Amino acid sequence: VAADGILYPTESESRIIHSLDGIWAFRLANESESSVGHREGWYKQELRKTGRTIAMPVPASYNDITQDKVVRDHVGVAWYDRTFYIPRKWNSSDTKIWLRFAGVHYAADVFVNGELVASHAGGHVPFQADVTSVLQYGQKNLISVAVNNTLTDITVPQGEVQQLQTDAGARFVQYYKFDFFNYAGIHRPVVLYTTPSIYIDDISVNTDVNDDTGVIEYVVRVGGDTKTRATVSVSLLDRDGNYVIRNVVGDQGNLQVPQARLWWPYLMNPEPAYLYTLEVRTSTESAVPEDVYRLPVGIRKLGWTNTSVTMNGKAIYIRGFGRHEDSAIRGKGHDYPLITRDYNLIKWIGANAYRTSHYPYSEEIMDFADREGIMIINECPGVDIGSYGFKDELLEAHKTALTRLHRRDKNRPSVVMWSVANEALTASPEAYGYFRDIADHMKALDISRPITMALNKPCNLDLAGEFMDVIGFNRYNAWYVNSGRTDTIIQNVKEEALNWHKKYNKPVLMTEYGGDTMAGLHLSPEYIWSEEYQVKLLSKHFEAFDQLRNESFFIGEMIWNFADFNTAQTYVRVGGNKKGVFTRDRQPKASAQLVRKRYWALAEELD
Ligand code: BDP
Repeated sequence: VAADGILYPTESESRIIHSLDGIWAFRLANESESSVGHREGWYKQELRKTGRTIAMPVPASYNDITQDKVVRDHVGVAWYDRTFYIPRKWNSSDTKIWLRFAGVHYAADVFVNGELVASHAGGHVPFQADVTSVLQYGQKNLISVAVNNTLTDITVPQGEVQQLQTDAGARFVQYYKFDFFNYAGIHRPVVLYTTPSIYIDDISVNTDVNDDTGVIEYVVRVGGDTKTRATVSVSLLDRDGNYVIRNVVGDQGNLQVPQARLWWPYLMNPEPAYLYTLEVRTSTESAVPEDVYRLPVGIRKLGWTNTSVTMNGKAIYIRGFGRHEDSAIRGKGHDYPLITRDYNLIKWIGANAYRTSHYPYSEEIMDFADREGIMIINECPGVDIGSYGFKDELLEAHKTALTRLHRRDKNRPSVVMWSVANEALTASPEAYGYFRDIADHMKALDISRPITMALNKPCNLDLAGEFMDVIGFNRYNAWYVNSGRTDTIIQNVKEEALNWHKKYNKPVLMTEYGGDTMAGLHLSPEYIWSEEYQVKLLSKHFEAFDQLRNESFFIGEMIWNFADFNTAQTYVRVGGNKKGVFTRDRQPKASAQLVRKRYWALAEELD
């Protein structure tokens, strides 16, 4: 019963939102028989009646909540449940009730009152189900969720589970090639929300700019009883809530906005990120009440050539980061204080962009980007693709991940590029056909934005770049390559950027560079892992970028990483990956001041 559209649940005069966030009961399935809960029907009654449960917050990753390694390192299925009530008056033939999960990693089976209502794979995108007929109105309801964190050769991202002989017998271990910790659980909000039985299922907008007229091309899809004809009308409001265009009838069309205020990502502009509101209404001749949905719309026009990406006709230069959804205790769980702090830091440091490395970020994080004028390179979870082969099922899962990401984020003005993968094995012969198909798929979904991927195989061996519009490359000069030798950076960065452009004749962007830095470690002359070393390493890259900026094809720089983050346990990581310019608790390292100086200087010059 999964619906087609996946609009963000916002309240309106026709929609009520009921949160199911809070403390749920939690229980691990045995590692040796992950399907035990399914077999024994744990979802048919409260979990606490089938075994011992512990308290688990939603949203959050479950891994770092307890003192128990078994919970942290669990492989396989974990169960959550809680009970809830809904008002009797929601029981009406004119009302539909939807259950929406904004993100559960990696796979989820959802049961309501013992009935399976949704099965979903893919850890970073929303899914929902129409639960109108499964709910008990005015009575207690039970929701149970089985979360499976197993990564295989056909999940996105890929991984592999192996058996390990331990002192306590055979145990499972999840291996993967990417470094960030494979946090799991109900990571993002869970809501019930109502719509009328004939409802706005999906809205797609595309914007354009002709001289000073903005164009909003829109398509509205109505769901529900198809025998009843619904009339769609749209209006446009400006930032202050005044109507600019009123009640245009039709489920698709073009709105012309004379003297449009454009969406700009500029720090120096007194009014960046201008957002209009598209107000969509349905009405029917029957008794079904109207549905109302309000979508923020930024009017902007993207373009690209073999040397540039433009917004509203002006070339953009990207200055930003790769990031992670990661913090202590919560893992990858959504947290408003954290994401608000992060945006304050992004503004403070003067960045204009980041990449959602290496998976789609929460909708609340994306909302900030739309409102604050931050450009997003929106990456799907295709990290280290090919590490466990290139099976056809993987290609299908990867395409599905792109389809779902696009379906969720297609209307966001902040999204200026799609990144289809990070550090895939693009020198393998299979990579050619694989990424040709991936690029075709993305282009079939969206021709309004350029596509990219973060490449790291040697330029001369790469087989995927030709299918991209923009070449992103990751390289760890003076870190993984020539550790300690910051005197090798300028030459190598310049040469590699030039080689990528020469090979593919596309705009080039450095998507990752950096070095691990232990906050508080001072060593002079600079030595790896010290704050002094990170400052030197970044500043040498800045010199290279300034020389490259004279070449027309070089379109941006992104530091790895915005903040320190947790990783799988390995001897190259000291309590996680420490390449952050900020610590994991979001305090600046010495490098943050340097980056701030540079990014603000670039803003003065270019914005
Ligand atoms: C790159 C990856 C990134 C890692 C980084 C590192 O793209 O996810 O965190 O290396 O090792 O290869 O710090």
